[in-house]
Amino acid sequence: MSEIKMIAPAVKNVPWQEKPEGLKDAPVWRYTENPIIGRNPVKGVARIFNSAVMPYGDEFIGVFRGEQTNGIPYIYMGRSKDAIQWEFDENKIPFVDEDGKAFMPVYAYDPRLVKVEDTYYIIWCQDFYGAAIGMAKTTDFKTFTRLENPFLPFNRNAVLFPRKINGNFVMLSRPSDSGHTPFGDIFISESPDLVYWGKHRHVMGKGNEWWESLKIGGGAAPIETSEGWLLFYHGVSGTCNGYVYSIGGAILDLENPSIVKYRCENFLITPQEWYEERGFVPNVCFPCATIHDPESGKIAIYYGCADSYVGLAFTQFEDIVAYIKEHSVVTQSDKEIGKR
Ligand code: BMA
Repeated sequence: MSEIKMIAPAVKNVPWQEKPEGLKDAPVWRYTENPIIGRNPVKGVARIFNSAVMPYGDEFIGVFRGEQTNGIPYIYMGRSKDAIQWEFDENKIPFVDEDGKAFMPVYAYDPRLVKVEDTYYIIWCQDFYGAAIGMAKTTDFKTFTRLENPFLPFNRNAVLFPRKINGNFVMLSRPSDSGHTPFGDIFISESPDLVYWGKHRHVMGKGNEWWESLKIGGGAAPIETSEGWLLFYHGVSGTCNGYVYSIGGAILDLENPSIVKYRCENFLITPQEWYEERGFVPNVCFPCATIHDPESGKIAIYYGCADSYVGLAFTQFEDIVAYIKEHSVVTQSDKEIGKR
């Protein structure tokens, strides 16, 4: 059997805790000190959740969804030496447009942070005559230049791939409505320049299992592996008491990522701890980032908990790939190129 490889820059200090003995068969386990970010984390911000982090030099940097005390979400920068204890800027990220004029979205939430070549991209959800995707770039985390809105409303959960594929930038997104969207499939689009987007393809729809039977959406930026793109995403189920958000895993084809090679029928994490079940919106586990290292195979998953906190969970690269493959069920629409 050939060895499976993760293709990513080395990260020596991935936050980590060994798997507890009692969880032998679980592919993913939670940090025992969760949540890592509590309530009222910075002046004017009631809760931080659904946030994205990544290595930066020998330390870590992140973009955080801060729910202001006035109820309006915005994105705040944070820095950390160990990716567990975070210090946040009190000021919102000061975006400028390409002419250098200040740009302040009406609201901004669920940011992702992805490095492609030498540039860091922040992708989030904002108002553009309804919920849509906002995007900005930075090289120094001091100047943040807002880019063209990639997609028409309504859309959420846009996640950029960490490298170009066949010469183009590639982004997942989840077309939606202007409300709480009781439907939703993951699509993929390409762009040569981050201005014009096209070659839209369907990636995957809701699943057959209860935990992803209503809608799904992209989560952390896909991790490149010799088996394909490892994607942690969210799956949603509707109950008589509201939506339940769980974390799922899939592997997309390397050169043609609209093709789903493997899709795990089991959730990897579903709400069960107090900080996932109890909060501003109960029963939400919402992955937005990973920190991962090809040498040790350590993967730390950052996920929003109950729209109130940030949680951390861990998995081992080879084990999670094996688990997803072992429990894979792919439908015809998963396997298709996704163009009708
Ligand atoms: C979704 C998004 C997420 C949120 C989730 C649960 O529609 O708005 O930010 O975590 O709902 O409230």
